[in-house]
Amino acid sequence: MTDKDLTIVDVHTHIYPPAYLSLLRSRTTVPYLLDLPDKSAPPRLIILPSDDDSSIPPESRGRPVDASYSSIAEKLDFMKKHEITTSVISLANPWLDFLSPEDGPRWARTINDELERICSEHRGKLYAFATLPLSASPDDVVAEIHRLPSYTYIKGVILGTTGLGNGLDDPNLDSIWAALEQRQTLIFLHPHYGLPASVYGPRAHEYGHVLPLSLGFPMEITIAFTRMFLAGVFDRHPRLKILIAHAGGTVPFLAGRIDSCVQHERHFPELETGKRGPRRGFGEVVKTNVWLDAVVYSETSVEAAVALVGREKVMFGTDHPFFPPLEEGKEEWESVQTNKAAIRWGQDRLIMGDNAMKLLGLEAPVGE
Ligand code: 5CU
Repeated sequence: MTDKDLTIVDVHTHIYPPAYLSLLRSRTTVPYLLDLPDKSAPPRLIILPSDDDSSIPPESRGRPVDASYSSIAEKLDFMKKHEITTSVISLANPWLDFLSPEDGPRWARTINDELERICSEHRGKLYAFATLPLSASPDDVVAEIHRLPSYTYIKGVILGTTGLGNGLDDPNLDSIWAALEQRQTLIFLHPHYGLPASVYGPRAHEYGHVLPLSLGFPMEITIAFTRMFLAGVFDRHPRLKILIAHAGGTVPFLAGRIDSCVQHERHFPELETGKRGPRRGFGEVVKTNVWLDAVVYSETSVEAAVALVGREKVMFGTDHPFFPPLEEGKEEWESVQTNKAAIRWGQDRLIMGDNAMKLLGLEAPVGE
């Protein structure tokens, strides 16, 4: 079987629409876009606090943001090269987290309108996850969630780990969880903030982005999801649906330990204050409320994800345009090849596309 016989759906693929890049260009604090004196070189995206270091030469600071970050033509070209049938695009981190409460709602509408417009021009090839104005009030966020069904191509929302600023166990998020549950809107939980820089040690700058991306990102989402669980979010909202990026970070490996720690914590008499943690077990929540992407570059990790949630709840992704080819002009992206190889050489029909088609209710591309 070749990829041509498969429906391949990419549920983890990003875009920075040009209007968003202009917003970043207008800023001088992280996140911002740094134009280089050499106008032929792509600007640099200063995305992590550690990138904002004037001792690093500007051309090495952050990451280059070439056309692949904003061009739909490049997205479609990438899809064609990798035989991806359909992509569910989402605004990349840090979304709208840095905006004022007044600006957030307007920008969310602008971005979501733009995503809908783009997808409507490529019917069945492109769908999107919307962005929420999380720097605004819970009422504004809820209003945007209730507006989303007016779109045709928006199939969920992408969400970072900070929530309204205090993490995903914040009780102030309850009306937002309720709206997402009521609308049966899928949450795509995605990292951005990593771990505090101190955990990487004094030599961190020698290792570039390796520690924040390979360890910080997965731990960030593991902790964010576990905090949701411990706060009883899935007890109060048992029909919430959440897709966790990067195969749930370390959730597949740590699920048993998390459950065991909750059981033991309940056992301590001094904690018998009436607040005895979540009613549902971690394993049960994971099996019923959670889907995982397969952006982990390792067969062992994909199999751990499958063992935890089931083969029908794991979905292919690329993280495009991050992790581009290492050699200039290379057609196929190694990161995508590695990812496909981890999913039984890209031949697992469910994980490669059928699961996403079913979960998101996608239709096949028009005119193909
Ligand atoms: O490499 C990175 O910095 C990233 C990022 O910021 N966001 C993402 O989705 N993937 C990789």
